[in-house]
Amino acid sequence: MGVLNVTPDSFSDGGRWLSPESAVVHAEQMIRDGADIIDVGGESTRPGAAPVEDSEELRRVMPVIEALAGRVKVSVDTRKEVVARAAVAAGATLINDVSATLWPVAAETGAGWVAMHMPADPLVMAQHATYDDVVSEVRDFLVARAEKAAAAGVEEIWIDPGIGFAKTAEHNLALLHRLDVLVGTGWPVLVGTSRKSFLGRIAGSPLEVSDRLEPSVATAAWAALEGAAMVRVHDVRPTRMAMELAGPTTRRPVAKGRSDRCDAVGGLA
Ligand code: HH2
Repeated sequence: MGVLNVTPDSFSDGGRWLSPESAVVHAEQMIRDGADIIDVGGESTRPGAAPVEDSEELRRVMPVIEALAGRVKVSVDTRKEVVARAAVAAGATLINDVSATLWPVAAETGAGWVAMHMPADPLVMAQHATYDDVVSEVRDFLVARAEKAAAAGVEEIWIDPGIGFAKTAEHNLALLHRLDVLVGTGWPVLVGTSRKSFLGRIAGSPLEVSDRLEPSVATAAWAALEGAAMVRVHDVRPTRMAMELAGPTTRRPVAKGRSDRCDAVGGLA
C-alpha cells in the first residue's frame, strides 16, 4: 500500500503532493514501483494534529481518487463518514479507517475496511499511551471491531495495530515483535511503520524523517515475514525490493481460518 498524503502538514511528506496533478504523478510512480493499492489521505493524524473540516478534506482527496479509481485499487485514509462515502462513490474500494468506527459505511457500500487501533484522538493521543499489556489489548480491540464488521456484512476486513498511535517506542516494538499474536487471529494484518519516529530507537538515537528509510524498509520486511499481509509505506520501490528478497509471499504463515479474506484482495502477490 503506497501512501499518498494530499495534506499540507503530514509528518513526513506534508505539502509535497498538494496539487491533484502532482499527487497523481506520484501515485503513478508508486504503481510503477510495485504498489498494489494507493492510500489517499486528506487529513494528517500525526500526534497533535488538529482535525480538518469535512469540506476541506473532500476538496483535497476527491480529485485524486477520481483520477486514480479504475486504474489501481484505491483506499481512502479517513475518519469521516462523509469522506468515506464520497470516496467509495468515486471508486475507492477500501476504507482505511484509523478511528475503527466506519464499518457500517463499508457494510452499506460494499467497500473493504481497515480497522486500526488508535485509542484517542491525535490531538491528545500522546497522553493515552498506557497499557498493561499492549499486545493483548490491541489484539482484543481489533478482533472485537473486526467481528462487528463481519457481523454487519463487511467482506474484506483488515486489522492494523496502529504503530505510532498513542504508543511509546517500547509499545511499537512490542507489537512488532509479537506480530504473530495479531496474525494468529486469522484476520489479515496491515502494518504501517513507514518513517515513524520510534524507528530512531532501532538506530539508538532520534532520526530525522529523511534518515528513516532503512529502518522503515527493515520493519516492513520484518512485518511481512512475520505474516503481515500488507504494509503501508511511503518508499515503495526499496520496500518492494526487500520484500521480494525476503520472500514474504512464500514464507508467510497461512492465516488460520480466514486466509481467504486475504487472498481475495491479492495479499502481496
Ligand atoms: N499511519 C498513518 C496514517 N494512516 N493508516 C493505517 N491503516 N496504518 C497506519 O499505520 C497509518 C495510517 C500516519 O502516517 P502518515 O499518513 O504518513 O502521516 P500523517 O498522518 O501525518 O498524514
